[in-house]
Parts: sequence; structure tokens; C-alpha cells
Amino acid sequence: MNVPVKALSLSIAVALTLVACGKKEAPPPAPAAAAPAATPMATVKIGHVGPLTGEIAHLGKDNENGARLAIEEANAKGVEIGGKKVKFEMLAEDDQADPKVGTTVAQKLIDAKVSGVVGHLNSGTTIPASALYNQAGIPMISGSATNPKLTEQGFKNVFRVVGRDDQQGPAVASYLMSTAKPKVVAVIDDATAYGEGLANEVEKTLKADGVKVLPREKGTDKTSDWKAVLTKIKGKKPDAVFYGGMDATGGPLLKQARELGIKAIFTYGDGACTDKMAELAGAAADGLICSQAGLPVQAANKKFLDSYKARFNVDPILYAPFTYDAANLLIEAMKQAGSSEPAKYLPALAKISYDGATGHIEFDDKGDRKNAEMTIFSMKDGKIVPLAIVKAGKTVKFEDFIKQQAAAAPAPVGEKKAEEPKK
Ligand code: ABU
Repeated sequence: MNVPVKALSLSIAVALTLVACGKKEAPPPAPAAAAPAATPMATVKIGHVGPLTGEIAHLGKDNENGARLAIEEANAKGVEIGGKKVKFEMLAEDDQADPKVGTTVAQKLIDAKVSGVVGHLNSGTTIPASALYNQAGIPMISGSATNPKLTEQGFKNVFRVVGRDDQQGPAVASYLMSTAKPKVVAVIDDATAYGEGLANEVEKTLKADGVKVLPREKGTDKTSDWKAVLTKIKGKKPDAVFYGGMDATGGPLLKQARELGIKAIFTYGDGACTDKMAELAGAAADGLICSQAGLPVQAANKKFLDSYKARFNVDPILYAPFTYDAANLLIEAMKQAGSSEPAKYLPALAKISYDGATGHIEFDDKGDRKNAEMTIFSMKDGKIVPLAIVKAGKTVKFEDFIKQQAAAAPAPVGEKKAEEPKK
């Protein structure tokens, strides 16, 4: 007998025995109830771009931290878009504050199929990059670029959550004129889209009010030795100096001016309105007047300030609350539209009405923030201290603005709002 026949005989024998014993062969065990297949979580990519290397890497990191915090919080809370759970992934790029690198990394993000971009930091990188995002139909929100041109290009995908330099320039120039009443002002810029543009706005405002403005002096965003420019200016005895540029170059400018014995009041825009000025210029920074194209960091909401400190172990420097809001706006628009597809959520972003860390945010037809505040600061004991808020043409003392904000805020649930003191 060959082997298969032997095996068959044995099976038949066993079967007969079982039948004889009245027993049936046990049915094969039922397969365990299959667990419902886990729906794979879709990943939505959000880009962030700013300078992470170079002279203003501290500001780039600050911007990046703001966006990262928003994305981490959204992931921790869990977000559903169109009924599906999603996970956000942040793709962080370094544009080195260089317009050419800016367009290269913008294309990299487009190729990586990001749904939206927070950035860039500098107007000089944001403006050329915005043309690429526009071609690709990708929404972008800058938390810091203030040159008006960014939102004057007619691009429907471009937004910013800070004010513009044609608001900031007049605000800081008017403050300078009303407080220091200078007769002659020297204006210097760093030859960037931001620095030169803001200096132009300041010069226009000063001249319109009859102030004499000296011929423009220039450096670059990398100038560290300002002695030649300052020596030229010193001979013309200006009462005030305005510089359009960032803190990395504004610090040495102010330090060297004092070393040369220039006593003029120095006035800077937002890019050089940071505590870093004290580190770079030392005691010479005291008395500096500077402006910010939004509310000061300390006026951002407490939840944001506490979470930022807890996450990064430092306080935000300048625009982190704005990039935090920018990332949250992208997420909120996707939620409202039920889609992370740029073309589908862009309309929701354009008409968004959102209460963020920096206050209430809505965009106008150009993509600019409606009713953006401007803040005027002065450097005191190594810290920039907010003095006044300029909003819709009105200047209010910072303390009064904070009181007004607190009075306007809705009372927490279950708490009665404090009554205004009777007059
Ligand atoms: N707004 C100050 C720094 C960023 C910019 O280049 O606009």
C-alpha cells in the first residue's frame, strides 16, 4: 500500500469509529470577531518659513515656535476635518532671510504638498515667495511681514495678521513728532523691502509735517560697522534718527552712534523693537523709541503666554503670538470648510472671524488684518515698555487700552463682570 492510500484508510477508520460512538467531529473554531479596521488618520502638512540661521535667527525661531505650538495643541486636542480625524505635520524651512533662498524653500513646500504656509518672516522673502504660493493656490499667512506690497499684488491666497508699514510708519513718526518735536531727522535703512519701505513711510509723514529730512543713508541687513554713515550724519546735527531695519543691525548702529557722541533720539520700527537691542547696544539702548505693527507680546492672551513658556522655556520675543494665530487660522478654516484642500478652505479663511491670542481677527479684501493695532514703545532699563496703542487713527495710553480690553472681554462663565466704577 502506498502512503496516500494508507492515510485515507486511517481517516475512514477514525470517521467510522466516531460515528459508532455517536460523536461528531468538533467544528473548526469560529474565527475571533475581527476588530473594526482602524481608520488611518490623514496627515495634513502645514509649512512654516523664517530665517533659522543668520543674524535674525532668534526672530525666525520665535516665529516658528508660535506656529509649532498651535499645531502641537491641535494634535493633542484632536481635530476632525470633514468628519475624519487628522494629524497636522509641520514642515519647517529656513529661508535665511534671503529672497532667493525664500523662493527655493517655498517651492520645496509646494512640492511637498503642504495645505497652507505660515510665513515668511521678512517682507523681502515673503513677497517673492507669495507669487509661487499663489500659482500653486496655497494659502499663506505671514505673522510679521509688514511691507504693503505683499497684499497689494491682488493674490487671493495671501494674508497677514499684522499691520502694514503704511500704518506703522505714520504711527511712529507722528509719535516722534508729538513728543520730541524734532526739526531735523536723519533716516537710514538697510536696503531691504521692509527697511527701505518703512523708512519711506516715516520720511513721507515727517516731511508732510514740515520736518527737514536729511538725504537717505543706507546700509545692508548685514552691516555691523556704521561709523562711516554715522560720521556723515553727526556733522548735520539731527535731532532724531529713524532706522528701518532689524535688531541685529539696529543694535550696533545705536551703540556706535553713542560712542561717536551722537545725542539724537533714535527711533526704530518693529524689526528692531525687541529686548535684544539692550543686549546689542547696552545702556545706549535706553530711551530708544520703537514701534510694533500689532499688539505687544505682553498683551497676548495668558493661555498663549503660559503655554509658550511651558513648551519652550523662554518667553516669546516679538511675533510668536501672531504666527500662533496664523497657524490656528489655517486649521480653523479647514475645520469650517470640512477640507484641507487649499481651494476648498480658502473661501472660509478669507471670511474668517476668529478670536486669537492677539485679539479678534478678520481679513479685508486684500488679505490684511482689519483694524490692526500699532504699538509705540520706549526702551527702559533694558526692556521695551509699551507706551501707547494707535488704532483707527486714535492714540490711547497702553494702560488705558488694557483696561478697555478687560472691560470689553466677556466675563468667564459663572462670573459677573466687574461693574464700571460710578463717576
Ligand atoms: N516687519 C518687520 C520684520 C519683517 C519684515 O520684513 O516685514
